[in-house]
Amino acid sequence: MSGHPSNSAEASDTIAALITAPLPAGIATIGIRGPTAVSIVRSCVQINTSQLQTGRIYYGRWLLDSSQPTAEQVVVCRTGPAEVEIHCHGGPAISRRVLLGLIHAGCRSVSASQWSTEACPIRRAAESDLLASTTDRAAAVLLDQLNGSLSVALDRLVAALRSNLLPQADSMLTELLKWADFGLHLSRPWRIVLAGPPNVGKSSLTNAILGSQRAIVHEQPGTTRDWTETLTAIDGWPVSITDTAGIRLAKDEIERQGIELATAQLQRADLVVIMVDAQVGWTEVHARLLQQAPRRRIIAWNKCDLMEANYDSLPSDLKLVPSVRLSCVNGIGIESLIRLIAEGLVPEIPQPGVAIAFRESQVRQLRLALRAVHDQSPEVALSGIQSLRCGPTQYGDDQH
Ligand SMILES: Nc1nc2c(ncn2[C@@H]2O[C@H](COP(=O)(O)OP(=O)(O)OP(=O)(O)O)[C@@H](O)[C@H]2O)c(=O)[nH]1
Ligand SMILES: [Mg+2]
Repeated sequence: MSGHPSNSAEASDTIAALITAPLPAGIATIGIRGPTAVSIVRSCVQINTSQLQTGRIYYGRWLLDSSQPTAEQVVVCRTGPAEVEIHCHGGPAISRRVLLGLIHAGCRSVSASQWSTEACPIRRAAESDLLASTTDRAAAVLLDQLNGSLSVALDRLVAALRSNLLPQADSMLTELLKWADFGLHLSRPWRIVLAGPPNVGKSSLTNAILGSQRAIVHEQPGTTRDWTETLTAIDGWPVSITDTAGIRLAKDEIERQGIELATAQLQRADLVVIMVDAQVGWTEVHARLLQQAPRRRIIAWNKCDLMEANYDSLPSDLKLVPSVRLSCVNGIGIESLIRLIAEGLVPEIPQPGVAIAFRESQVRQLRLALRAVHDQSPEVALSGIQSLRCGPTQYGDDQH
């Protein structure tokens, strides 16, 4: 491209960022802001008008590069005196070309969160997590935080700490931390791992939950060598389902590596479904698996179409672990299992408007503050909580 206002001192003050959800998507929006935003866009997009008016929408042709006869159709909107949006097709290749073209023309590339002019750290984080959120239900909770639920709760907490009302501060922090695990999984899916000996039906269950033939199913034990992870939703919450290699004494090196990977997956899981073949019952392998499994576990007795589950083979201390009878062949028990998974991950659903910390940094500060309150150090708790906040809201406690 020629005639771009690149390398000028002003140009590096002009930033460009992809400001829509991760690609691919239907449409990608690239924002350009800064002193040379309008002239850069004018140099990159052919538009049949002499000036870009604020608030107007223009159709244009993005000149990918001078050697290319084809040009991408784009929509250009000037959203402010020094701000323009370019809307193009949401394929990764085309939006990358547009961004690279803008950088070549003198823009500095920034991330979506650096693009945000939002000064409040909670609102900025909620905006960015909303972009990444994959389910309506998770998005609704994040939207509540964007609209102030967490900020208001922190304002009240600050007021309590300033007034040295430590029992109140303690119960407010305890209530906030009750939702920490839930909040951290609004934009990061819960990880569900299906584990068990070979041939129990892990891949069959993966496919039954996903409703598609994602994993290879075969009567030959040791079919799954690697692991597969698939993103889906259960009860409206984002989850990933990981199918693993069957755990046993490996017959070859590849299988041994598969078993190692399966064991590593267990350690990263939020919930493990330990699968038992109803024809075989509970074995030593299951006991070993259980030792590595996280706190949330479900025992699934599969192939109940062939034989009734023999609960007697289960050690007595495991009789209270949630369990379910399944048949991946005729679908029996799949709905019950999905319900158990949902209850295991989200035993209580917050009411609309409840304050939820949704970032590691927020949860960390809340935990530190609770410890400080227990140590009778409200000023330590206060400084940690202040670092999370947006500044004064309607409670106006900054005046205190
Ligand atoms: N009758 C019956 N057969 C099943 C059921 N679930 C799975 N199978 C069969 O059991 C065999 C093994 O199923 P997979 O889903 O491949 O088992 P897996 O646990 O993934 O096996 P590996 O990958 O080898 O560890 C296949 O022939 C399936 O059709 C079930 O509920 N009932
Ligand atoms: Mg398998």
